[in-house]
Amino acid sequence: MIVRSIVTDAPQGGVQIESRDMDYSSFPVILKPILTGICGTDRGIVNGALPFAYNPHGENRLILGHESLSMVISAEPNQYNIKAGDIVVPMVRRPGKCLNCLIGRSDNCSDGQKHEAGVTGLHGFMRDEFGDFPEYLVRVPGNRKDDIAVLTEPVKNVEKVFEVLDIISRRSIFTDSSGAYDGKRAVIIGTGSEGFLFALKSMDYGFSTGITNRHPLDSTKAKLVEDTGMGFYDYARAGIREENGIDLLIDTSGDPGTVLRFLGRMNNNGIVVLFGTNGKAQPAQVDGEILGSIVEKNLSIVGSVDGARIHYEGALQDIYQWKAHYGKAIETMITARLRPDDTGIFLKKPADEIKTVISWE
Ligand code: DN4
Ligand code: BGC
Ligand code: ZN
Repeated sequence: MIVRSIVTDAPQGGVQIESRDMDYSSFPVILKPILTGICGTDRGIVNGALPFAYNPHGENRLILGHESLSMVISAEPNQYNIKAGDIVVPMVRRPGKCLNCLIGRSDNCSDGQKHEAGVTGLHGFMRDEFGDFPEYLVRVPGNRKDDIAVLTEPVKNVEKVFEVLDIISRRSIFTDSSGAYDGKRAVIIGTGSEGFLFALKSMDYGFSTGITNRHPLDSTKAKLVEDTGMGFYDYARAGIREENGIDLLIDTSGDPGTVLRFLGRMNNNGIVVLFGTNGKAQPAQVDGEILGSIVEKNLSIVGSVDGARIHYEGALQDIYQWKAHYGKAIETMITARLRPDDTGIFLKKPADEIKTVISWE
């Protein structure tokens, strides 16, 4: 069938709408996207800044889109009970053959043989229809069709980072005497959608939480900061504020110089999670004093990518918990709803953007 799709040529980049003849006969489930989200990864691919992105084998185009809320149009009978009419979030990663992939943890793929829809070697979800397998579809409880459910995919990355935190923080006593994180300070670098989502989860944990950037916030983001009670400061103007030090630093900027500046404020036993990626970022130098402080302070510096089914399920719980807790403020995270042919959005990010979505209905 002929489907309209949004394509790039990875890793060089570019973006255009293309009508393609797709054969879905080998897929047991046929789906239609309701919404697809745009994130820093999509813009990185389109701008040619993510060297790890690549087209499917033997093809010269990659269909973009890894964040999707979709409806099942038809499904062959399956043990996962996925059926026509279900509202689902398709998973991004598809396993290779390593042991982590075989146990359902392709997010920890050990040999790089996995694929990622819309990113590495597999077509994504930005098209009128796509085919898939039931084991990669995560059902939205109650088949709710709320726009905010499209945040499930980016929140699953957050869920995984907090799983990593739970594991790493066991190397020392990281909580207070009652097992809580109260009194601990978390800083999130970057104020894109992932930055805000990390901050919400960090507040759930009980960290005193601030997000930061090198410029002030637009009014939509400033209102979300106010409505949720997270902190924000512009470090270019205010300097790095954490006089009492940082216990958890999560970077979503991918900027080495900025990470190193904040690294200097870490407390003993602090944990630094690197999450942002930018192959075109300016280099920064690591000297012996910095290395020494990582050693002397017992810091853990860890990268985290993607997430598994358990994180998608946790993400859905987070999203509906946040909706119950913060009300309409969570809905303001969807800052624009565009049509598929508005491809200019991949090239220029609006200042007030938290999450731009494309509507396929
Ligand atoms: P985004 O919306 O581009 O957010 C990046 C944020 O970092 C923006 O607010 C940037 O500011 C900010 N930033 C850039 N440079 C600096 C700097 N020097 N100091 C402070 N802030 C800075 O992207 P996103 O939120 O969708 O994703 C965040 C990053 O994570 C991207 O690099 C993605 O490639 C990466 N990512 C990784 C995974 C994974 O590991 C998943 C999803 C995304 P401004 O543009 O507002 O000025 O699984
Ligand atoms: C996706 C991850 C994926 C990563 C690749 C992100 O935007 O959320 O699932 O593994 O891109 O860097
Ligand atoms: Zn994304």
